[in-house]
Amino acid sequence: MRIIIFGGDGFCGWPTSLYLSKMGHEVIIVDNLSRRKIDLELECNSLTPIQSIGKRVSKWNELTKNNIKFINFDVAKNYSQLLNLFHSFKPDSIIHFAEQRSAPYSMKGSKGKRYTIDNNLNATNNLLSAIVESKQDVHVVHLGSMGVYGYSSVGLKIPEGYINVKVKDYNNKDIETEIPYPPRPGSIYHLTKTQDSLMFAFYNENDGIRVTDLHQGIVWGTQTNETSIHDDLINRFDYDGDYGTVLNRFLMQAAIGHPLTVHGTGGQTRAFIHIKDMVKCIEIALLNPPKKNDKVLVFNQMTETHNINDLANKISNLMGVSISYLKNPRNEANANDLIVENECFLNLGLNPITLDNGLLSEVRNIAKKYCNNCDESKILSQSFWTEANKPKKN
Ligand code: NAD
Ligand code: USQ
Repeated sequence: MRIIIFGGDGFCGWPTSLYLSKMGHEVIIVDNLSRRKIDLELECNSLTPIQSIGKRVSKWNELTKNNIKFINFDVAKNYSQLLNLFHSFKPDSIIHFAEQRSAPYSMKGSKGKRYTIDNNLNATNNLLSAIVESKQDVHVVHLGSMGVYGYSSVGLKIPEGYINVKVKDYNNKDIETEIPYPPRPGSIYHLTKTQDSLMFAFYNENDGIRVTDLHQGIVWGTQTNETSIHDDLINRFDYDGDYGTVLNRFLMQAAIGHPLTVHGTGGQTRAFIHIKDMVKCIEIALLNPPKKNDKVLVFNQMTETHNINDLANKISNLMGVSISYLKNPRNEANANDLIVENECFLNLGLNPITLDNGLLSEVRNIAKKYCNNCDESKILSQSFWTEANKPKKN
């Protein structure tokens, strides 16, 4: 398959690019390196020592004799370059990772809000618009978020994108119909993912674009079989208050003996997936595209759910580190249940890696190994959803 991976220098995009290249696909990475520029802005770095994109790609090509190509441009801005690439490369599929993905960064203030909306919505619209203009039949695989469903307890098993509802028609007769599950974003970042879904539905109906939208949970872990082949291929690991996600943050905090930073009561329940399963799911999605005229296919890309407090206790017991209950910087429910349908991937052959199997090796091989690179001043989250979420000054 000929595949363009937009955002292929990022945490999810890099291991996906290597895996698909290893599987014999022809891969082009497009990335504007905005994530690396945000590191400079936040004065923070990946815990793991990632190499420049040039060095990474040439090491992979040298070791495997494969030929990943890298092109640097902004998908949200450089439309003509994007269109030319569709014309010249004629991809069978594209994978769309190229968005600003941190909820805290999107809520830091007007700059983060405006950048996240501009970047994410224009990136998605440009990709879809360029496919239409190029007159090609390209399967779009997009990385969405479980957060589009919202995190309140609704007493339902969260379905894969669509829900059957019964309503009264104008003659007061019951009608049953299927609708997209109601969106309920909890941050500007998550809002962009709900807007992406609407764009996919529109271009699917209007232009027949084939789309698979992967509603992904929080990715944990760092390395895959491919990124482990050589130190120059190592994947990024974010631990800071903006980009670090909860489980990877806890693992790093445990490695340096920092109290685990639970927001609020820790009663929040979230969905998780290991990075190796993330890569596998994307391959499954590529190999099982929607047919012409099918509606947008939605898969819940997650393998287990955990309550934040239970996670903290698990890691605390494993590593002997204490837990610190902080005033929650986010405006979110103190506690929620979360039961999620993920039959689509399981039926297509996914065999999940569970937390209990992978946790210790992750602490040993990544968090402990690179903990000297940690800047402790970057650990606490400094992004507050509202004034009321800010800590009180003494
Ligand atoms: P990341 O920030 O590490 O990677 C995103 C990449 O896209 C970066 O390399 C960045 O430079 C690039 N990019 C952003 N805007 C671009 C633009 N306009 N033009 C070209 N390149 C651009 O993020 P990630 O963790 O790899 O996440 C990838 C996708 O997966 C995101 O869309 C995210 O919403 C989704 N996702 C991630 C997680 C997670 O836990 N990391 C969970 C669920 C969903
Ligand atoms: N949390 C803590 N302590 C911390 C960090 C986070 O208690 O030190 C809590 C948060 O308050 C939140 C939960 O853990 O309740 C998850 O936070 P997170 O930062 O791990 O994840 P989130 O902001 O939801 O975003 C991440 C990715 C995003 C992706 C999303 C999937 O950054 O790109 O879309 O996970 S999901 O959460 O399923 O929507």
